[in-house]
Amino acid sequence: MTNCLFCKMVAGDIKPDVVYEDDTLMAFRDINPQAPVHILVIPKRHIATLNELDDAHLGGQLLQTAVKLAEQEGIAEEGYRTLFNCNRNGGQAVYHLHLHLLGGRALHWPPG
Ligand code: D5M
Repeated sequence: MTNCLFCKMVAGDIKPDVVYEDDTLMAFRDINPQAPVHILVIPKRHIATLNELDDAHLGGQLLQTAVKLAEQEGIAEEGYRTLFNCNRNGGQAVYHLHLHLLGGRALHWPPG
């Protein structure tokens, strides 16, 4: 998608701080981190929201990559959070599917 921020990252037009990449996925540090570790894991293919995710294998890949990154970042044992914001009430700002991986501090619950 030409007008999508994360598609521009996949295309190499915008260069985020990439921590992982393969043929299907890309993961990079959030520009506005809400915790000491805040990474976004995205599919390279444009999928606007979680509602449009029709590929269970891809969903699994996103989650497994988050777990691997949590281990790599040294937050797996203490704990972390993964989440998808979906649409307006979910607080989604960028309409290209992304999994947030947050950790490195005690996270509050419930969220605001
Ligand atoms: O989260 C969208 C997230 O995308 C938000 O946490 C900021 C992040 N973001 C926005 N622009 C960039 C760039 N250029 N690099 C890295 N991270 C970025 P949402 O779930 O849609 O609210």
